[in-house]
Amino acid sequence: MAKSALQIARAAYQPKLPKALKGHVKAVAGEATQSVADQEAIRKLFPNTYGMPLIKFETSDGVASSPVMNVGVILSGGQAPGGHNVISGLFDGIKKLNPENKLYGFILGPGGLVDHNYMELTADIIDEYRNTGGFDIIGSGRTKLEKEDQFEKGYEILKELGIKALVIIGGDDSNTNACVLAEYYAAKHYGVQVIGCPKTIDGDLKNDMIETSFGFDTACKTYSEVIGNIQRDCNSARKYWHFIKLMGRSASHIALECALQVQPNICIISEEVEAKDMSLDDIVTYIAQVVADRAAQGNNFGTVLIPEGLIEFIPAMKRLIAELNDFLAANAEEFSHIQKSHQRDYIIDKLSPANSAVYASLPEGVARQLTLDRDPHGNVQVSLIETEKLLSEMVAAKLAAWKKEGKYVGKFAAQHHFFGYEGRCAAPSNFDADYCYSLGYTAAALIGEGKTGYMSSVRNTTAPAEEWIAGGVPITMMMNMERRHGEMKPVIQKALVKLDGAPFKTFAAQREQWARETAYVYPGPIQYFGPAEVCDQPTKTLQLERGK
Ligand code: FBP
Repeated sequence: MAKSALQIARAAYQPKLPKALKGHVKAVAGEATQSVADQEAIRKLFPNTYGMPLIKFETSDGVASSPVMNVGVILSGGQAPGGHNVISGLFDGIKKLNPENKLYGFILGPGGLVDHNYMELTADIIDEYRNTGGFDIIGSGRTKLEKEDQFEKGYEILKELGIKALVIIGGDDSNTNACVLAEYYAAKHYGVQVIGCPKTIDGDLKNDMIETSFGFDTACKTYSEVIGNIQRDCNSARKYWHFIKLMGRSASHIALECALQVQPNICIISEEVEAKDMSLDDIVTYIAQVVADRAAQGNNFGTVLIPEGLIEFIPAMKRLIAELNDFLAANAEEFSHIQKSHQRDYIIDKLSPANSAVYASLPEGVARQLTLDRDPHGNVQVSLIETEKLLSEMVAAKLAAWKKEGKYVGKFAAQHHFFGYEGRCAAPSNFDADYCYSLGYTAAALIGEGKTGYMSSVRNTTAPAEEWIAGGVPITMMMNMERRHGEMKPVIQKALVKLDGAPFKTFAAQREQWARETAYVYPGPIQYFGPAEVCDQPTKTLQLERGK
């Protein structure tokens, strides 16, 4: 396989590990834990894995011998930079436990476990993928592991391969499923441990014990590099407004982090839109006003960052989507027979009056996108909705009206961008390379200690890697009950942007200035070699959250 010079140099990079993981480790158990809410309901659903203590690893003098055991690994959901390092850390960790241990990868996500599609990950294969981006070593998928027959099918192959522990690398939904699987195998006394690892570029799988999900760092730095480049172009030509949509299904962490890195003229934060009960028109008016104010100073250019999930946070749109979800689920067959050209009128006719009016007010393309297929978890595929175009079209219309009223003098020309896939498989930054390797290594240590239903946790991540704290957090600790598909289910609580948190407050304190002035910052590309202040900085979000 041909390789770039950077790939070759990067292959030799040795990820940094927390001091405690370097030699022999011992697990120190902390206090018993509780779920974040709905304690009684969660305890009942997870009698074998509820209330377990937090685990912290410390160095130990003793050399514990560990019996031979095979381990399985699954990559679940959207790609995130660093997944290969979780696997290489896990590989090195289980080989340290016992060199005879073998690692098996299930192909294309959780479906590989159910369909018995797997491969052994040997040292040669692992070495090819160290410090690389992507999930291509075994592929990923979005099959939901939730039914008993899937667990049983999975157990068949685990038993056949002598796999005593399974590591599921995924987001909140996949780790919820990991916990359900851990509980099921524990209840059945199958002797299979299940460990989760926190992955998602979206950054919404985090809490007191999980400081960040992996991939967020690299993805945000990649997007910020390109947004910075656009801002320099924008500031050079001075003729375009750039509407930039950023991935992140629900939470606006990515948009907020990029805003903190590049200082755009405008960044919309979905959580604020919801909290202030803003309508689509409120958002459009806000953007148009900034455009008009800048135009009054002769600046007919600027940048607008838009989080991918915005549409679902506008209360009126949220109500519309909720009714559409139920309606389309109940009438899928009938809807599929309606001619494309009649679908819009059909929906307008079927919805309740308020939602019908909102739907009818949407541009044709957006209305169509809202009726497209849902993902396997029942989510609207927000990445397919062109919010950046929707907003710029509506801003253009508002400015045209203001021009007639004499409230706006200027030129408005828009460019549109969507950044998502550009960052999900980027070569992991040093932070993600180190963090992921440590997460994988920690997962191996949890396996060595016989733990199940834990998520691998590496904390104190704004300090140098040497001082990071490795351990495990019971997944049940992160759970609450939420309504999913009309039923109350135990799920890991999603972390949205906190409006009273330091990252948002820092942004909010400066955004008026950024709107008026051209205060762009150009972060440049991720650096892998060089001084630590250039190469090893964590995200601004993490630093602000940790009080740095
Ligand atoms: P995960 O939650 O599985 O990590 O996926 C994150 C994500 O990148 C979202 O930001 C985005 O909305 C979604 O995946 C897109 O997924 P797909 O490429 O499968 O349509």
